[in-house]
Amino acid sequence: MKEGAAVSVAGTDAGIDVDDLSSLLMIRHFEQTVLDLFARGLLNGTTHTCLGQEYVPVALGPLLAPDDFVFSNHRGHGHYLARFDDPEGLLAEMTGREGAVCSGVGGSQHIFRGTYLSTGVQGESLPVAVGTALWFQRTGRPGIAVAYIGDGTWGEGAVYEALNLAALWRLPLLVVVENNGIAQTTPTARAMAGDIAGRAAAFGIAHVSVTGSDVAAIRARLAPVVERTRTGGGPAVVEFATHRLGPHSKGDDTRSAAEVAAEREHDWHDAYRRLDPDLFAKVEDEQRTRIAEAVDRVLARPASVWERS
Ligand SMILES: Cc1ncc(C[n+]2csc(CCOP(=O)(O)OP(=O)(O)O)c2C)c(N)n1
Repeated sequence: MKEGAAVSVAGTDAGIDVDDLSSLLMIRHFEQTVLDLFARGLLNGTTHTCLGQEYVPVALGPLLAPDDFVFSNHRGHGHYLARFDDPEGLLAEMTGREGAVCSGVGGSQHIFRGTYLSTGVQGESLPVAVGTALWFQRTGRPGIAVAYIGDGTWGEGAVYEALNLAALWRLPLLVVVENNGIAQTTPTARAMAGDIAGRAAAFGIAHVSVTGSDVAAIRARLAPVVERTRTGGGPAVVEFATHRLGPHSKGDDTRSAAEVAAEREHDWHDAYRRLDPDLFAKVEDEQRTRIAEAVDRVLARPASVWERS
């Protein structure tokens, strides 16, 4: 996997995996729709899209078991959709309509569903993930805790307290870092001394670096890493060099047009399209239609009601 070469293999001799491509395009169209809905005043609260980063949770998806616990962050739509394939529930959540995953009180950033929890508070998820990993270890239940965090979140002290205990107790914790080179408006290079690999090394935690966006190749590379954590090998940090194509949240992109264009050079979307334009167009059309129909259905519903028990 070479940075910039993006997609070179995408599957095996059988060609592109249609399920993977469908997930990628479903999330892409979901996120584009979210920005449109926000502009039309139809969303509750704020929202952060994962445009450009969709391939990260899609690559990890089949490596995770239903009982594994996933902790997500403010940029979590892709994490949720790759795990549950439920754009309608998430849309209902974000628009406060019937059928919402959390009755519409969680919105874009705060979702709880079974073995999935997201938070908009940077760094908050790591100590909770460590507690969950400790629970897996103590009870002997099979499972790992997976926490997605951005590069900017490595400025939070709670991350280090969590890593310390995870390493000391050899917990089944996988930290997935989506290093998109920027935290809101601050380039990583202006906020981080050293690097993430060095910080993992300080705790004796395995660090794996992933570049490129070839889902099949990434999955093959990470399968043994996840397995090692699952079978008592201790925590691991998997760092993706990824690219944020959209604004931080809605319209707040302080990067120049040239900087954003440079990020777009790495877009999996173009790379996958070049591999098989006909198949790509067909799947893209299906997913565009799927999301548009979901929006129509959700917006036609009454407001969701939160009943406290
Ligand atoms: C404790 C805390 N401090 C500040 C914020 C405001 N905030 C939201 S997202 C963000 C930047 C996060 O950057 P990074 O971790 O790199 O993730 P990215 O947005 O790039 O995906 C900040 C500072 C917050 N949500 N929580």
